[in-house]
Amino acid sequence: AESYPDVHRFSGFKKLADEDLSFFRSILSDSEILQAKADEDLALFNEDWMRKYKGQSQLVLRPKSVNQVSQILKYCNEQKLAVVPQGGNTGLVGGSVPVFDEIVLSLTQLNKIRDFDPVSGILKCDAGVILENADSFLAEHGYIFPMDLGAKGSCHVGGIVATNAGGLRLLRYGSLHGTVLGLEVVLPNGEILDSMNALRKDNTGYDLKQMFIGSEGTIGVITGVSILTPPRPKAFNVSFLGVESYEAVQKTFVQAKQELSEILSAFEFMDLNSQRLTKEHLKDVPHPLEEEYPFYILIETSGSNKEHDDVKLETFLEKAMEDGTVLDGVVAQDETELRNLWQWREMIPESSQAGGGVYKYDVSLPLKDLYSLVEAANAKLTEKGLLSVEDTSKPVISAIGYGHVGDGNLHLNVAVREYSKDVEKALEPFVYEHVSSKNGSISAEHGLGFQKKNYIGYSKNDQEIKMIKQLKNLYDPNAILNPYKYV
Ligand code: FAD
Ligand code: 2HG
Ligand code: ZN
Repeated sequence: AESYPDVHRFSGFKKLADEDLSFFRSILSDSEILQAKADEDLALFNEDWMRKYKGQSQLVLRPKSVNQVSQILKYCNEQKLAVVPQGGNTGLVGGSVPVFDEIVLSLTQLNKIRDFDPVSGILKCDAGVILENADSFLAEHGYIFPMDLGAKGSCHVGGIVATNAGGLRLLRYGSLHGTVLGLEVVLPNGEILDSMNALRKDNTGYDLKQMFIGSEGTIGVITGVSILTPPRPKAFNVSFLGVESYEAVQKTFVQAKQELSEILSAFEFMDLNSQRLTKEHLKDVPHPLEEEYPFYILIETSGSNKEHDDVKLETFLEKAMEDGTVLDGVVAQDETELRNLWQWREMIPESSQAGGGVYKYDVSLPLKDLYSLVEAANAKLTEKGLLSVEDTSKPVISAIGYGHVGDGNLHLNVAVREYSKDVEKALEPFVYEHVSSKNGSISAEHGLGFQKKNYIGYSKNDQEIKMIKQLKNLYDPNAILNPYKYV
Protein backbone atom coordinates (compact mmCIF):
# COMPACT_ATOMS: atom_id res chain seq x y z
CA ALA A 1 0.00 0.00 0.00
CA GLU A 2 1.02 3.60 -0.53
CA SER A 3 1.89 6.03 2.24
CA TYR A 4 0.43 9.53 2.29
CA PRO A 5 3.15 12.05 3.17
CA ASP A 6 1.12 14.98 1.79
CA VAL A 7 -2.10 14.36 3.72
CA HIS A 8 -2.54 15.17 7.38
CA ARG A 9 -5.15 14.08 9.86
CA PHE A 10 -7.61 16.92 10.44
CA SER A 11 -7.05 18.01 14.03
CA GLY A 12 -10.69 19.09 14.43
CA PHE A 13 -11.79 15.44 14.35
CA LYS A 14 -12.19 13.73 17.68
CA LYS A 15 -10.18 10.62 18.44
CA LEU A 16 -12.28 7.62 19.34
CA ALA A 17 -12.75 7.38 23.12
CA ASP A 18 -14.31 4.88 25.56
CA GLU A 19 -17.43 7.01 25.93
CA ASP A 20 -18.00 6.73 22.15
CA LEU A 21 -17.75 2.97 22.31
CA SER A 22 -20.23 2.95 25.16
CA PHE A 23 -22.65 4.93 23.06
CA PHE A 24 -22.27 2.61 20.06
CA ARG A 25 -22.75 -0.39 22.37
CA SER A 26 -25.99 1.16 23.61
CA ILE A 27 -27.52 1.18 20.13
CA LEU A 28 -25.82 -1.78 18.42
CA SER A 29 -25.44 -5.45 19.32
CA ASP A 30 -22.04 -7.15 19.65
CA SER A 31 -22.16 -8.59 16.13
CA GLU A 32 -22.70 -5.11 14.76
CA ILE A 33 -19.45 -3.76 16.23
CA LEU A 34 -15.96 -4.81 15.15
CA GLN A 35 -13.03 -3.42 17.05
CA ALA A 36 -9.36 -3.65 16.19
CA LYS A 37 -7.48 -5.94 18.53
CA ALA A 38 -3.78 -6.18 19.20
CA ASP A 39 -3.27 -8.90 16.63
CA GLU A 40 -5.80 -7.75 14.08
CA ASP A 41 -6.12 -4.39 12.33
CA LEU A 42 -9.47 -4.80 10.57
CA ALA A 43 -7.47 -5.22 7.34
CA LEU A 44 -10.49 -6.25 5.30
CA PHE A 45 -12.12 -2.90 5.98
CA ASN A 46 -8.99 -0.75 6.01
CA GLU A 47 -7.51 -1.91 2.75
CA ASP A 48 -9.00 -1.50 -0.73
CA TRP A 49 -9.41 -4.09 -3.48
CA MET A 50 -6.14 -3.13 -5.17
CA ARG A 51 -4.26 -3.22 -1.85
CA LYS A 52 -3.11 0.24 -2.73
CA TYR A 53 -4.83 2.36 -0.10
CA LYS A 54 -4.72 1.50 3.58
CA GLY A 55 -6.23 3.26 6.56
CA GLN A 56 -5.95 2.66 10.29
CA SER A 57 -9.51 2.52 11.47
CA GLN A 58 -10.00 0.94 14.87
CA LEU A 59 -13.75 0.55 14.59
CA VAL A 60 -16.22 -0.87 12.10
CA LEU A 61 -19.96 -0.45 12.65
CA ARG A 62 -22.34 -2.75 10.80
CA PRO A 63 -25.88 -1.59 11.57
CA LYS A 64 -28.92 -3.65 10.58
CA SER A 65 -31.46 -0.83 10.47
CA VAL A 66 -31.84 2.61 8.98
CA ASN A 67 -32.63 3.95 12.41
CA GLN A 68 -29.28 2.77 13.72
CA VAL A 69 -27.51 4.45 10.79
CA SER A 70 -29.34 7.64 11.69
CA GLN A 71 -28.36 7.43 15.37
CA ILE A 72 -24.73 6.69 14.48
CA LEU A 73 -24.41 9.66 12.14
CA LYS A 74 -26.22 12.04 14.49
CA TYR A 75 -23.80 11.09 17.27
CA CYS A 76 -20.69 11.24 15.06
CA ASN A 77 -21.74 14.64 13.74
CA GLU A 78 -22.21 16.02 17.25
CA GLN A 79 -18.92 14.51 18.44
CA LYS A 80 -17.00 15.34 15.22
CA LEU A 81 -16.05 11.74 14.65
CA ALA A 82 -15.16 11.14 10.99
CA VAL A 83 -16.96 8.33 9.13
CA VAL A 84 -16.35 6.38 5.91
CA PRO A 85 -19.41 4.71 4.39
CA GLN A 86 -18.42 1.35 2.95
CA GLY A 87 -20.27 -1.04 0.67
CA GLY A 88 -18.56 -4.09 -0.87
CA ASN A 89 -15.19 -2.29 -0.84
CA THR A 90 -14.59 -2.93 -4.52
CA GLY A 91 -14.18 0.73 -5.48
CA LEU A 92 -11.08 1.47 -7.53
CA VAL A 93 -10.18 5.01 -6.45
CA GLY A 94 -9.45 4.57 -2.75
CA GLY A 95 -12.79 6.13 -1.78
CA SER A 96 -14.16 3.27 0.30
CA VAL A 97 -11.41 2.94 2.89
CA PRO A 98 -10.33 5.27 5.69
CA VAL A 99 -7.23 7.40 5.28
CA PHE A 100 -6.54 7.72 9.02
CA ASP A 101 -8.71 6.57 11.92
CA GLU A 102 -12.16 7.29 10.48
CA ILE A 103 -14.93 4.95 11.68
CA VAL A 104 -16.00 2.53 8.96
CA LEU A 105 -19.78 2.45 8.55
CA SER A 106 -20.33 -0.81 6.70
CA LEU A 107 -23.69 -1.41 5.01
CA THR A 108 -23.11 -5.18 4.74
CA GLN A 109 -25.82 -6.13 7.22
CA LEU A 110 -28.47 -3.83 5.78
CA ASN A 111 -29.19 -6.39 3.09
CA LYS A 112 -32.89 -7.14 2.61
CA ILE A 113 -34.94 -7.01 -0.54
CA ARG A 114 -37.84 -4.76 0.45
CA ASP A 115 -40.34 -5.02 -2.35
CA PHE A 116 -40.72 -6.02 -5.98
CA ASP A 117 -43.55 -5.16 -8.35
CA PRO A 118 -43.65 -7.74 -11.15
CA VAL A 119 -45.85 -5.52 -13.31
CA SER A 120 -43.74 -2.37 -13.36
CA GLY A 121 -40.42 -4.13 -12.68
CA ILE A 122 -39.61 -1.76 -9.83
CA LEU A 123 -37.31 -3.20 -7.16
CA LYS A 124 -36.86 -1.68 -3.72
CA CYS A 125 -34.00 -2.94 -1.60
CA ASP A 126 -31.61 -2.10 1.19
CA ALA A 127 -28.32 -0.51 0.12
CA GLY A 128 -26.25 -3.45 1.35
CA VAL A 129 -27.78 -6.05 -0.97
CA ILE A 130 -24.99 -7.58 -3.08
CA LEU A 131 -25.52 -6.84 -6.78
CA GLU A 132 -25.44 -10.51 -7.79
CA ASN A 133 -28.03 -11.36 -5.12
CA ALA A 134 -30.32 -8.61 -6.39
CA ASP A 135 -29.91 -9.95 -9.92
CA SER A 136 -30.58 -13.57 -8.88
CA PHE A 137 -33.72 -12.44 -7.07
CA LEU A 138 -34.85 -10.59 -10.19
CA ALA A 139 -34.07 -13.60 -12.40
CA GLU A 140 -36.66 -15.61 -10.47
CA HIS A 141 -39.25 -13.06 -11.55
CA GLY A 142 -38.08 -12.79 -15.16
CA TYR A 143 -36.28 -9.49 -14.69
CA ILE A 144 -32.65 -8.35 -14.78
CA PHE A 145 -30.66 -5.74 -12.87
CA PRO A 146 -30.03 -2.92 -15.38
CA MET A 147 -26.30 -2.91 -14.80
CA ASP A 148 -23.61 -5.52 -14.59
CA LEU A 149 -19.94 -5.43 -13.69
CA GLY A 150 -17.04 -7.71 -12.85
CA ALA A 151 -17.35 -7.04 -9.13
CA LYS A 152 -21.02 -8.16 -8.96
CA GLY A 153 -20.28 -10.91 -6.42
CA SER A 154 -19.10 -8.36 -3.84
CA CYS A 155 -20.29 -4.85 -4.66
CA HIS A 156 -23.49 -3.50 -3.12
CA VAL A 157 -26.49 -1.93 -4.82
CA GLY A 158 -25.91 1.12 -2.58
CA GLY A 159 -22.20 1.12 -3.48
CA ILE A 160 -22.76 1.21 -7.20
CA VAL A 161 -25.33 3.97 -6.77
CA ALA A 162 -22.96 5.98 -4.54
CA THR A 163 -20.31 5.58 -7.24
CA ASN A 164 -22.68 5.86 -10.20
CA ALA A 165 -20.85 2.87 -11.64
CA GLY A 166 -21.31 2.28 -15.35
CA GLY A 167 -20.38 -1.28 -16.13
CA LEU A 168 -20.83 -3.63 -19.03
CA ARG A 169 -24.40 -2.93 -20.11
CA LEU A 170 -24.72 0.83 -19.82
CA LEU A 171 -24.84 0.88 -23.61
CA ARG A 172 -28.16 -0.92 -23.39
CA TYR A 173 -29.83 0.19 -20.16
CA GLY A 174 -28.39 3.65 -19.62
CA SER A 175 -26.87 5.10 -16.46
CA LEU A 176 -28.15 4.81 -12.90
CA HIS A 177 -29.16 8.47 -13.14
CA GLY A 178 -31.97 7.19 -15.35
CA THR A 179 -32.85 3.83 -13.81
CA VAL A 180 -32.77 4.77 -10.11
CA LEU A 181 -36.23 6.06 -9.24
CA GLY A 182 -35.78 6.79 -5.58
CA LEU A 183 -33.38 6.66 -2.66
CA GLU A 184 -33.43 6.60 1.09
CA VAL A 185 -30.48 8.51 2.47
CA VAL A 186 -29.30 9.32 5.98
CA LEU A 187 -27.79 12.79 6.04
CA PRO A 188 -24.66 13.58 8.07
CA ASN A 189 -26.76 15.08 10.89
CA GLY A 190 -28.83 11.92 11.17
CA GLU A 191 -31.92 13.15 9.34
CA ILE A 192 -33.51 10.58 7.07
CA LEU A 193 -34.38 11.61 3.53
CA ASP A 194 -37.14 9.17 2.57
CA SER A 195 -37.46 9.50 -1.16
CA MET A 196 -38.09 5.88 -2.13
CA ASN A 197 -40.15 6.83 -5.16
CA ALA A 198 -41.56 4.25 -7.48
CA LEU A 199 -42.57 6.69 -10.17
CA ARG A 200 -41.00 6.97 -13.58
CA LYS A 201 -42.16 10.52 -13.87
CA ASP A 202 -42.14 13.10 -11.12
CA ASN A 203 -41.51 16.74 -11.96
CA THR A 204 -42.21 18.32 -8.62
CA GLY A 205 -39.17 20.39 -7.85
CA TYR A 206 -35.50 19.49 -7.64
CA ASP A 207 -34.68 15.85 -8.28
CA LEU A 208 -32.86 15.44 -4.97
CA LYS A 209 -31.84 11.80 -5.39
CA GLN A 210 -29.57 12.73 -8.31
CA MET A 211 -27.27 14.58 -5.92
CA PHE A 212 -26.44 11.32 -4.13
CA ILE A 213 -25.93 9.21 -7.25
CA GLY A 214 -22.17 9.38 -7.76
CA SER A 215 -21.54 11.41 -4.58
CA GLU A 216 -19.11 8.74 -3.30
CA GLY A 217 -20.30 8.82 0.28
CA THR A 218 -19.52 12.50 0.82
CA ILE A 219 -22.96 13.97 1.60
CA GLY A 220 -25.12 11.12 2.82
CA VAL A 221 -25.30 7.42 3.49
CA ILE A 222 -27.59 5.63 1.06
CA THR A 223 -29.68 3.05 2.92
CA GLY A 224 -32.37 2.18 0.37
CA VAL A 225 -32.62 2.09 -3.42
CA SER A 226 -35.66 1.98 -5.69
CA ILE A 227 -34.77 1.02 -9.23
CA LEU A 228 -36.55 0.25 -12.48
CA THR A 229 -35.53 -3.13 -13.86
CA PRO A 230 -36.08 -4.39 -17.41
CA PRO A 231 -37.38 -7.84 -18.42
CA ARG A 232 -34.61 -10.45 -18.50
CA PRO A 233 -33.69 -11.17 -22.11
CA LYS A 234 -34.43 -14.77 -23.11
CA ALA A 235 -31.55 -15.06 -25.53
CA PHE A 236 -27.93 -14.05 -25.15
CA ASN A 237 -25.15 -14.24 -27.73
CA VAL A 238 -21.51 -13.37 -27.30
CA SER A 239 -18.88 -13.13 -29.98
CA PHE A 240 -15.19 -12.44 -29.61
CA LEU A 241 -13.40 -10.84 -32.56
CA GLY A 242 -9.90 -9.96 -33.67
CA VAL A 243 -9.21 -6.79 -35.69
CA GLU A 244 -6.21 -5.05 -37.20
CA SER A 245 -6.37 -1.53 -35.75
CA TYR A 246 -8.21 0.88 -33.48
CA GLU A 247 -9.82 2.29 -36.64
CA ALA A 248 -11.25 -1.16 -37.29
CA VAL A 249 -12.66 -1.21 -33.73
CA GLN A 250 -14.57 1.99 -34.48
CA LYS A 251 -15.75 0.73 -37.86
CA THR A 252 -16.98 -2.50 -36.28
CA PHE A 253 -18.85 -0.46 -33.66
CA VAL A 254 -20.72 1.46 -36.34
CA GLN A 255 -21.54 -1.74 -38.21
CA ALA A 256 -22.68 -3.43 -35.00
CA LYS A 257 -25.03 -0.56 -34.21
CA GLN A 258 -26.47 -0.67 -37.69
CA GLU A 259 -26.86 -4.43 -38.02
CA LEU A 260 -27.65 -5.43 -34.46
CA SER A 261 -29.43 -2.25 -33.38
CA GLU A 262 -31.90 -3.03 -30.56
CA ILE A 263 -30.30 -6.34 -29.54
CA LEU A 264 -26.76 -4.97 -29.06
CA SER A 265 -26.16 -5.03 -25.29
CA ALA A 266 -22.38 -4.72 -24.90
CA PHE A 267 -19.50 -3.62 -27.08
CA GLU A 268 -16.15 -3.95 -25.32
CA PHE A 269 -12.66 -3.61 -26.74
CA MET A 270 -9.29 -4.89 -25.53
CA ASP A 271 -5.80 -4.34 -26.86
CA LEU A 272 -3.25 -7.08 -27.43
CA ASN A 273 -1.23 -6.30 -24.30
CA SER A 274 -4.35 -6.64 -22.13
CA GLN A 275 -4.90 -10.13 -23.52
CA ARG A 276 -1.24 -11.12 -23.10
CA LEU A 277 -1.40 -10.08 -19.45
CA THR A 278 -4.65 -11.98 -18.94
CA LYS A 279 -3.17 -15.07 -20.64
CA GLU A 280 -0.35 -15.07 -18.11
CA HIS A 281 -2.86 -14.82 -15.30
CA LEU A 282 -5.30 -17.45 -16.58
CA LYS A 283 -2.35 -19.72 -17.42
CA ASP A 284 -3.84 -22.95 -18.83
CA VAL A 285 -7.09 -21.54 -20.19
CA PRO A 286 -6.83 -21.33 -23.99
CA HIS A 287 -7.51 -17.93 -25.53
CA PRO A 288 -10.60 -17.83 -27.75
CA LEU A 289 -8.52 -16.84 -30.80
CA GLU A 290 -5.44 -18.86 -31.65
CA GLU A 291 -3.59 -16.07 -33.42
CA GLU A 292 -2.79 -12.69 -31.93
CA TYR A 293 -4.43 -9.50 -33.19
CA PRO A 294 -3.66 -5.88 -32.30
CA PHE A 295 -7.21 -5.39 -30.97
CA TYR A 296 -10.06 -7.56 -29.79
CA ILE A 297 -13.77 -6.89 -29.50
CA LEU A 298 -16.42 -8.58 -27.39
CA ILE A 299 -19.97 -8.12 -28.60
CA GLU A 300 -23.00 -9.24 -26.62
CA THR A 301 -26.51 -9.31 -27.99
CA SER A 302 -29.58 -9.94 -25.93
CA GLY A 303 -33.15 -10.19 -27.07
CA SER A 304 -36.35 -12.12 -26.84
CA ASN A 305 -35.96 -14.49 -29.77
CA LYS A 306 -32.82 -16.61 -30.15
CA GLU A 307 -33.34 -17.47 -33.82
CA HIS A 308 -33.93 -13.87 -34.73
CA ASP A 309 -30.82 -12.79 -32.82
CA ASP A 310 -28.70 -15.57 -34.36
CA VAL A 311 -29.63 -14.47 -37.85
CA LYS A 312 -28.82 -10.86 -37.09
CA LEU A 313 -25.47 -11.72 -35.56
CA GLU A 314 -24.56 -13.98 -38.47
CA THR A 315 -25.43 -11.31 -41.01
CA PHE A 316 -23.40 -8.74 -39.13
CA LEU A 317 -20.36 -11.05 -38.84
CA GLU A 318 -20.52 -12.10 -42.49
CA LYS A 319 -20.54 -8.49 -43.64
CA ALA A 320 -17.78 -7.40 -41.26
CA MET A 321 -15.55 -10.31 -42.29
CA GLU A 322 -16.30 -9.97 -45.96
CA ASP A 323 -15.22 -6.35 -46.08
CA GLY A 324 -12.13 -7.16 -44.02
CA THR A 325 -13.01 -5.12 -40.92
CA VAL A 326 -13.07 -8.21 -38.73
CA LEU A 327 -10.21 -10.67 -39.30
CA ASP A 328 -11.21 -13.51 -37.05
CA GLY A 329 -13.91 -14.39 -34.55
CA VAL A 330 -15.81 -16.94 -32.55
CA VAL A 331 -19.39 -17.10 -31.31
CA ALA A 332 -20.27 -18.85 -28.04
CA GLN A 333 -22.31 -21.99 -28.64
CA ASP A 334 -23.58 -22.48 -25.12
CA GLU A 335 -23.74 -20.88 -21.69
CA THR A 336 -20.29 -22.19 -20.67
CA GLU A 337 -18.61 -20.83 -23.78
CA LEU A 338 -20.42 -17.57 -23.32
CA ARG A 339 -19.01 -17.21 -19.82
CA ASN A 340 -15.55 -18.22 -21.04
CA LEU A 341 -15.56 -15.48 -23.64
CA TRP A 342 -16.67 -12.91 -21.10
CA GLN A 343 -13.87 -13.87 -18.73
CA TRP A 344 -11.26 -12.66 -21.24
CA ARG A 345 -12.76 -9.25 -20.72
CA GLU A 346 -13.83 -9.40 -17.08
CA MET A 347 -10.54 -10.85 -15.79
CA ILE A 348 -8.40 -7.99 -17.10
CA PRO A 349 -8.66 -5.82 -13.93
CA GLU A 350 -7.50 -8.72 -11.76
CA SER A 351 -4.76 -9.77 -14.21
CA SER A 352 -3.39 -6.26 -14.46
CA GLN A 353 -2.62 -6.10 -10.77
CA ALA A 354 -1.46 -9.66 -10.27
CA GLY A 355 2.17 -8.74 -10.99
CA GLY A 356 2.47 -6.52 -7.91
CA GLY A 357 0.39 -3.39 -8.38
CA VAL A 358 -1.48 -1.27 -10.87
CA TYR A 359 -2.13 2.37 -11.71
CA LYS A 360 -5.64 2.68 -13.07
CA TYR A 361 -7.06 5.49 -15.17
CA ASP A 362 -10.71 5.45 -16.11
CA VAL A 363 -11.46 8.15 -18.64
CA SER A 364 -14.05 9.39 -21.09
CA LEU A 365 -12.70 10.57 -24.42
CA PRO A 366 -14.16 11.32 -27.82
CA LEU A 367 -14.21 7.94 -29.57
CA LYS A 368 -11.71 8.89 -32.23
CA ASP A 369 -9.16 9.81 -29.54
CA LEU A 370 -9.91 6.98 -27.13
CA TYR A 371 -6.82 4.87 -27.76
CA SER A 372 -4.44 7.83 -28.12
CA LEU A 373 -4.03 7.88 -24.34
CA VAL A 374 -2.66 4.34 -24.23
CA GLU A 375 -0.17 5.18 -26.97
CA ALA A 376 0.85 8.39 -25.21
CA ALA A 377 1.29 6.60 -21.88
CA ASN A 378 3.43 3.88 -23.46
CA ALA A 379 5.61 6.50 -25.15
CA LYS A 380 5.97 8.47 -21.93
CA LEU A 381 6.88 5.44 -19.79
CA THR A 382 9.41 4.25 -22.37
CA GLU A 383 10.94 7.72 -22.69
CA LYS A 384 11.33 7.89 -18.89
CA GLY A 385 13.08 4.52 -18.90
CA LEU A 386 10.34 2.92 -16.79
CA LEU A 387 9.09 0.46 -19.37
CA SER A 388 10.96 -1.80 -21.73
CA VAL A 389 9.57 -4.87 -23.42
CA GLU A 390 12.92 -6.69 -23.15
CA ASP A 391 14.01 -5.53 -19.72
CA THR A 392 12.15 -7.14 -16.84
CA SER A 393 13.99 -5.08 -14.23
CA LYS A 394 11.98 -1.98 -15.20
CA PRO A 395 9.12 -1.11 -12.81
CA VAL A 396 6.36 -1.22 -15.43
CA ILE A 397 5.24 -4.62 -16.72
CA SER A 398 2.82 -3.31 -19.32
CA ALA A 399 0.51 -0.37 -20.07
CA ILE A 400 -2.74 -1.72 -21.43
CA GLY A 401 -5.98 -0.30 -22.82
CA TYR A 402 -9.49 -1.72 -22.86
CA GLY A 403 -12.97 -0.64 -22.02
CA HIS A 404 -16.50 0.24 -22.88
CA VAL A 405 -16.17 1.55 -26.44
CA GLY A 406 -19.91 1.86 -26.69
CA ASP A 407 -19.79 4.48 -23.91
CA GLY A 408 -16.58 6.26 -24.95
CA ASN A 409 -14.92 4.93 -21.80
CA LEU A 410 -11.30 3.79 -21.82
CA HIS A 411 -9.49 1.94 -19.03
CA LEU A 412 -5.76 2.52 -19.05
CA ASN A 413 -4.07 0.13 -16.61
CA VAL A 414 -0.38 0.43 -15.95
CA ALA A 415 0.71 -2.86 -14.41
CA VAL A 416 3.77 -2.53 -12.20
CA ARG A 417 6.03 -4.92 -10.30
CA GLU A 418 5.52 -2.76 -7.21
CA TYR A 419 4.01 0.66 -6.46
CA SER A 420 6.54 3.29 -7.43
CA LYS A 421 6.50 7.07 -7.05
CA ASP A 422 8.54 7.36 -10.28
CA VAL A 423 5.80 5.67 -12.27
CA GLU A 424 3.10 7.72 -10.57
CA LYS A 425 4.99 10.94 -11.28
CA ALA A 426 5.43 10.01 -14.95
CA LEU A 427 1.68 9.40 -15.29
CA GLU A 428 0.19 12.15 -13.15
CA PRO A 429 -0.78 14.77 -14.09
CA PHE A 430 0.35 13.70 -17.60
CA VAL A 431 -2.70 11.45 -18.12
CA TYR A 432 -5.11 14.08 -16.76
CA GLU A 433 -3.61 16.78 -18.99
CA HIS A 434 -3.95 14.55 -22.02
CA VAL A 435 -7.61 13.84 -21.22
CA SER A 436 -8.38 17.47 -20.48
CA SER A 437 -6.76 18.62 -23.74
CA LYS A 438 -9.23 16.40 -25.59
CA ASN A 439 -12.19 17.61 -23.51
CA GLY A 440 -12.61 14.25 -21.87
CA SER A 441 -13.36 13.32 -18.28
CA ILE A 442 -10.74 12.07 -15.81
CA SER A 443 -13.32 9.75 -14.34
CA ALA A 444 -15.85 8.05 -16.56
CA GLU A 445 -17.26 5.64 -13.98
CA HIS A 446 -15.01 4.90 -10.98
CA GLY A 447 -15.23 8.33 -9.37
CA LEU A 448 -12.56 10.59 -7.88
CA GLY A 449 -12.20 9.16 -4.38
CA PHE A 450 -8.78 9.56 -2.84
CA GLN A 451 -6.77 8.87 -5.99
CA LYS A 452 -8.05 11.84 -7.99
CA LYS A 453 -8.92 14.24 -5.19
CA ASN A 454 -6.44 16.86 -6.38
CA TYR A 455 -7.36 16.62 -10.03
CA ILE A 456 -11.07 17.51 -10.18
CA GLY A 457 -10.08 20.78 -11.86
CA TYR A 458 -9.17 18.89 -15.02
CA SER A 459 -12.81 18.00 -15.52
CA LYS A 460 -14.87 20.59 -13.63
CA ASN A 461 -14.65 24.38 -13.88
CA ASP A 462 -14.39 26.82 -10.96
CA GLN A 463 -18.12 27.50 -10.82
CA GLU A 464 -18.91 23.79 -10.75
CA ILE A 465 -16.37 23.16 -7.99
CA LYS A 466 -17.74 26.10 -6.00
CA MET A 467 -21.25 24.68 -6.12
CA ILE A 468 -20.04 21.20 -5.15
CA LYS A 469 -18.32 22.72 -2.11
CA GLN A 470 -21.41 24.75 -1.22
CA LEU A 471 -23.56 21.63 -1.22
CA LYS A 472 -21.02 19.76 0.87
CA ASN A 473 -20.88 22.59 3.41
CA LEU A 474 -24.64 22.83 3.55
CA TYR A 475 -25.29 19.16 4.30
CA ASP A 476 -22.07 18.22 6.04
CA PRO A 477 -20.81 21.39 7.74
CA ASN A 478 -18.52 19.42 10.06
CA ALA A 479 -17.14 17.52 7.05
CA ILE A 480 -17.37 14.21 8.94
CA LEU A 481 -18.45 12.15 5.95
CA ASN A 482 -15.69 10.51 3.91
CA PRO A 483 -13.02 13.16 4.57
CA TYR A 484 -9.73 13.59 2.64
CA LYS A 485 -11.51 12.43 -0.51
CA TYR A 486 -12.47 14.53 -3.49
CA VAL A 487 -14.45 17.26 -1.76
P1 FAD B 1 -17.41 0.60 -2.11
O1 FAD B 1 -16.18 0.26 -2.85
O2 FAD B 1 -17.52 0.06 -0.75
O3 FAD B 1 -17.57 2.18 -2.05
C1 FAD B 1 -17.43 2.99 -3.17
C2 FAD B 1 -17.71 4.45 -2.79
O4 FAD B 1 -19.07 4.62 -2.45
C3 FAD B 1 -16.93 4.92 -1.58
O5 FAD B 1 -16.64 6.28 -1.73
C4 FAD B 1 -17.89 4.71 -0.42
O6 FAD B 1 -17.66 5.62 0.62
C5 FAD B 1 -19.22 4.97 -1.08
N1 FAD B 1 -20.33 4.16 -0.59
C6 FAD B 1 -20.47 2.82 -0.62
N2 FAD B 1 -21.67 2.46 -0.15
C7 FAD B 1 -22.31 3.59 0.19
C8 FAD B 1 -23.59 3.88 0.72
N3 FAD B 1 -24.47 2.92 0.99
N4 FAD B 1 -23.91 5.17 0.94
C9 FAD B 1 -23.04 6.17 0.66
N5 FAD B 1 -21.83 5.95 0.15
C10 FAD B 1 -21.46 4.68 -0.09
N6 FAD B 1 -17.03 0.14 -11.94
C11 FAD B 1 -17.69 0.51 -13.04
O7 FAD B 1 -18.22 1.61 -13.09
N7 FAD B 1 -17.79 -0.34 -14.11
C12 FAD B 1 -17.23 -1.57 -14.13
O8 FAD B 1 -17.31 -2.28 -15.11
C13 FAD B 1 -16.52 -1.97 -12.95
N8 FAD B 1 -15.97 -3.19 -12.89
C14 FAD B 1 -15.26 -3.54 -11.78
C15 FAD B 1 -14.67 -4.80 -11.75
C16 FAD B 1 -13.94 -5.20 -10.63
C17 FAD B 1 -13.31 -6.57 -10.61
C18 FAD B 1 -13.81 -4.31 -9.53
C19 FAD B 1 -13.03 -4.71 -8.32
C20 FAD B 1 -14.40 -3.07 -9.57
C21 FAD B 1 -15.13 -2.65 -10.68
N9 FAD B 1 -15.73 -1.41 -10.75
C22 FAD B 1 -16.43 -1.06 -11.88
C23 FAD B 1 -15.56 -0.40 -9.68
C24 FAD B 1 -16.86 0.02 -9.03
O9 FAD B 1 -16.71 1.35 -8.59
C25 FAD B 1 -17.29 -0.81 -7.85
O10 FAD B 1 -17.30 -2.18 -8.13
C26 FAD B 1 -18.67 -0.41 -7.28
O11 FAD B 1 -19.21 0.75 -7.83
C27 FAD B 1 -18.47 -0.13 -5.83
O12 FAD B 1 -19.43 -0.79 -5.07
P2 FAD B 1 -19.11 -1.19 -3.57
O13 FAD B 1 -20.36 -1.62 -2.96
O14 FAD B 1 -17.97 -2.13 -3.51
O15 FAD B 1 -18.69 0.22 -2.94
C1 2HG C 1 -13.99 -2.71 -15.95
O1 2HG C 1 -14.58 -2.17 -16.87
C2 2HG C 1 -13.89 -1.98 -14.65
O2 2HG C 1 -13.54 -3.87 -16.02
C3 2HG C 1 -12.50 -1.97 -14.07
O3 2HG C 1 -14.41 -0.70 -14.75
C4 2HG C 1 -11.52 -1.24 -14.92
O4 2HG C 1 -9.78 -2.02 -13.53
C5 2HG C 1 -10.13 -1.17 -14.32
O5 2HG C 1 -9.40 -0.23 -14.66
ZN1 ZN D 1 -15.27 -0.27 -16.63
